[in-house]
Formats: sequence, C-alpha cells, structure tokens
Amino acid sequence: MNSCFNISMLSLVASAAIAQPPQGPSILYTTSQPELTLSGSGGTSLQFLRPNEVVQFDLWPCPSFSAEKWGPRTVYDTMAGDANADGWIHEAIRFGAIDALLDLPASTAAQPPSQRSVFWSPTQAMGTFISGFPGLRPGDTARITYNTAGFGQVEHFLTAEDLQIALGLPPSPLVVDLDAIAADPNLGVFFSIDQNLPILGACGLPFAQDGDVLMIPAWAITWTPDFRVQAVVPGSAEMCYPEFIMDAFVVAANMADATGAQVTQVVDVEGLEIDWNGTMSFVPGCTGAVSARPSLVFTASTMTGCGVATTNGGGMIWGPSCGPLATSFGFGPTLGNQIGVLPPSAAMGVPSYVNAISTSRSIRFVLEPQQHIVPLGNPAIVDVNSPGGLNFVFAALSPNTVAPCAPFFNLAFPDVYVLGWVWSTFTPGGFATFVTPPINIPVKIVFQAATFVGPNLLVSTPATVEF
Ligand SMILES: [Ca+2]
Ligand SMILES: [Ca+2]
Ligand SMILES: [Ca+2]
Repeated sequence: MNSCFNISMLSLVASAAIAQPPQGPSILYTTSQPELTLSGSGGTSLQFLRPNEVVQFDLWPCPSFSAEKWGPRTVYDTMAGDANADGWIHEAIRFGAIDALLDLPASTAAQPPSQRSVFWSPTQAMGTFISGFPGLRPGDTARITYNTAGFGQVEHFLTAEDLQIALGLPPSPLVVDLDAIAADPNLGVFFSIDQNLPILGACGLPFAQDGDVLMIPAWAITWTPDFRVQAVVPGSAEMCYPEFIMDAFVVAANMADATGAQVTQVVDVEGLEIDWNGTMSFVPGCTGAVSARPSLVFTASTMTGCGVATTNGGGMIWGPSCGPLATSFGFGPTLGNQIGVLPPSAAMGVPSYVNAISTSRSIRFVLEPQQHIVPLGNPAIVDVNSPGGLNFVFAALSPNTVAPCAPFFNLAFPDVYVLGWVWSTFTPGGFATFVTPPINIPVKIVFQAATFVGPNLLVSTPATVEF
C-alpha cells in the first residue's frame, strides 16, 4: 500500500493552479454497432467502442487521426450505481444504446463540459432503484448527477413528458423515443423521433415521421436558470425540415455509404447538431411567430461508414475542420476513417451509422477496466488514457449501491470518488495499464487517476471493478 499522496494534498495544489482549458473543439458521437478506434488505442480495451459508449474525435489540432473513447460504460456505471438492484453496479447493456447527445453548457457553468454535464438519451429505460422515479427513459434527454436526494440522480434537459406535451400528446402513456437532439437557448430545441407517430403539433400538424426534423421554438420554452427545459407550450412543436427535404439535403450532399453507393434518403434521422458555420434563416412558422431555422449537422440510418452531412448550402458533406467526414459518391466507400474508426478493409466501410452527435470542448482523461466483474483471487486490470505525462492512480472501496463523490474543481472530470482511498500506484502518460494485487474478498473498488497538464491538475473519470 502506497500512502504518499492523498486528495487533500492534491486539493491544495489544484487551488493554486487555475488556468484556461487546454482543450480545443471536438465531436462527441456514438456508433450504431460495435466498432474499433482507428489508432487501436495503444492495444488497450479503450479501442473497443460500443453503442452505449461515447467516442470523441478532435477537430483541432489538424489532422486528427483517430477517435478515442470518452464515455466508457464504467463511468456511467459508477455515476448511476446498481440501478436494476441485481447486486452488480456494472450493466453491460445499460441504456441499450445512446441514441442522442447534447452538450449545452450553461453560461454560468463553473467547470468545462464533462461526462457529468453532457446530456444523452437512451434507447432502453434505466432501472430506478437508485435514482427513483421518473428515471431515465427512451424519450428523455438527461444526465446523471447527485443532489440532496442522493447519488445516482437523473437530471433532465427535456423530459419525455414535456416532449409529448410539445407534440400535442398527453404526457402519459409514454410513446416517444427521442432519437436526435440539438438545442440553443435563443433558437429552441431541434429533434427527431425514432418512430412514425400521430401527433397534434402546431397548427394541426398531424404526423411526425422518423426522418422529420421537428422543433420546439424558443418562444414556447421556459428555461431553468441553468438552461434546461422547465416547461413547454402544449402543441408547440412545429416542422423544421420534413423528411422529404432531409432526403433532398442528403441527395445534394452526394455522399457514398459504406459500400460506395450513393445515399439518396435519410429514412431515419439519427443525429443532430447546430452548424454554427452555416447560414441561418428567420421564417414565420405556421403560427406566424418568427423563429430561426439554423443549418443543422445531421446523420441518418442510411449513412453507413459513419458519414456526417449538413443542411448548409442546400446539403453538403460536413467538413468542420480537417477534412470532409464522408466520401463523395463516385470516389469509393465512406470508410469510417474520416471520423476516426477502423474500417474492415480498404474496400468496405464500417457498418455503423453515427447514432448521436454533439460538438463539445471536453478533456479526455478516462479509465476502463479490462473486466468489470472479476473472480476472487485475481487482480483488477485497468486501462488509462491520460493527457498528462505521469498519472497517480487511487482506489477506494465502493458501497454496493452507488459510490459517493464530492465536487473537485478541475478541467476534466468534476468530482472526486476516491474518498477514504485504500491503494495507489503510478502509471506513465498516454495509454497505459495498471494492475492491483490479487483481491480475495468480495468488494467493489472505485479507481480514479490524477495528472498534471502544464500547471493544471486533472482528475480522470471514475471506474468500478467488482469482485
Ligand atoms: Ca445492477
Ligand atoms: Ca432515445
Ligand atoms: Ca439516434
């Protein structure tokens, strides 16, 4: 047992070193199928991408080579706890898939965006044993936080009930699965749903298709002080871009899919983000109230090879920085390497489409166990991806329900989990792996790493290993 460091010492160092975030812009996204990072992530388990995990692709500095895992299952496990009350914190298919992502930091946010602050929508409801009701359901857009009700609480950006109210539906029973979202306090909420559905939207809009982009205009939204949706005007959802217009955008983009064929339809819009480099039009909606129609970055179920398009200019392949994020039709398949995932061959792209997308400025400093549940008598083996040159890794015992944590100001993960720590070690920077002594008693252990980048002390995402 190494007892040379503790968090109170780190706190003293951190309080002396507040500097600008060193992180440039990036894309956070999810793949619809299991995929691999282009880099191989140093041979660690961080190369394996799953539909319920979030991957990050840097837009700066150019050229970006590979995407890397930013939201491993273990960080969501650790924040959420044993939500299904089966005695294990790890859930291999927690959320089913993450089918929408939204980074909308409040201007008053004290810390940079992180796995704690970025919102998402699941395809399967999370258990409510830890969070209580209403929980995190397919129609919700939310994050996992802690408050006076305890750890592992769900904080909504937009509840499934408010989404249904905006669509002119009763708040229950819940029938909507939100499938893509983008938002801005001045512009409103732009979204797509996962199924065709009779609704009663603005001016009698009778039907929503899975390929439509709908919007809740800003005038119809009451915001919380931290820019989450507190209430919506019933039946205020209106059409932003109907499916046939989205089809026209994707035809104009002239994009190849993973086989090299041209994408001619969206079928199901899967990811949305505001294209701040695009044009914006202000048009009277069907109610007469003028609302903004920004250019939107979008992905769709037909855009295999993980291609990304924008509605800007009437429809183009999106190329936010280093290069276009798809192959033009006639020039071979969209492989996936454009957004940093490993194609099966030079002739065939990845089978995935991008299922959720958000731009962000978030530092990547993550841990992932090679196995989340380990037989007694074996060590924990945990992989690290660190922006620093040397990491201090700490471990503490976790309750069986949900691990406690405390706020800890830094530019990466905003909470410290290694309260009452029991073990520590060092690892080198970049991709690395650490191994504990064999564990012979049935315990749950939460790990967290710390490193310096220049004068800044950074704390990693937490990881839980169960014996
Ligand atoms: Ca569980
Ligand atoms: Ca969903
Ligand atoms: Ca989606």
